[in-house]
Amino acid sequence: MPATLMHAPLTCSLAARFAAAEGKVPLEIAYLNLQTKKFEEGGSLYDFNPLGQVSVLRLESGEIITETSTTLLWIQAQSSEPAFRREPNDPDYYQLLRWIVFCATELHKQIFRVVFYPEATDDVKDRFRELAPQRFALLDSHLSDRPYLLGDRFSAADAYLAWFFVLAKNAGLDSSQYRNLQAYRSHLLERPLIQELIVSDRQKDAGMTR
Ligand SMILES: N[C@@H](CCC(=O)N[C@@H](CS)C(=O)NCC(=O)O)C(=O)O
Repeated sequence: MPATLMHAPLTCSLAARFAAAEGKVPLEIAYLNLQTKKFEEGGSLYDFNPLGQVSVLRLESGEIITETSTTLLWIQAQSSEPAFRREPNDPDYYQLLRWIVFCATELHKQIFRVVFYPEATDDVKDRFRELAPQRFALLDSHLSDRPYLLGDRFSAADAYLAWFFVLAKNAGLDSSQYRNLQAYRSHLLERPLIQELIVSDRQKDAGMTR
């Protein structure tokens, strides 16, 4: 039995699905509605994460892993694809950590956390959107001489950033003036496995009752 990813369509657990698809790591998917916290098959997300948040993985052993960053690291460590996996003794591993943490803290929590949450006023959301250009410029410069965050090969960090771009437009964020970043974004979102999962998640999301 593979590990189970607790997944709400189009949320950050989609990054874990991107990583698993690209790294050819089999996962069971337990779909849930993030508004109600209920799984399609019954039961509540709160039973696995008292914060009621994805991403959550249940390993074969029954052990629970929360946090999208940890989930991505676990998935990449299970991959037997040499092009995808980074070993902890590889200097690249720290670049992997660096960019996963960047996505988690500088993009996901710093910007999406506010822009997508109903308690924030429009003014506050705009203030947080203003953080984006500096972060986009940093990524644009980093991607000026490499196709992926870690160099020549797609990694779990790219999976996280790909998810950010799936929702960036809905968040009112426009990165089109950053040429390297824009090319990277298009290339990521056109990867067949990623595209397939986006389409399937959009359908699933549309079909979920709220
Ligand atoms: N610390 C968690 C937070 C993830 C997070 O913010 N997840 C969002 C979906 S993208 C969520 O579950 N939101 C529901 C809620 O906060 O009630 C992580 O890094 O994975």
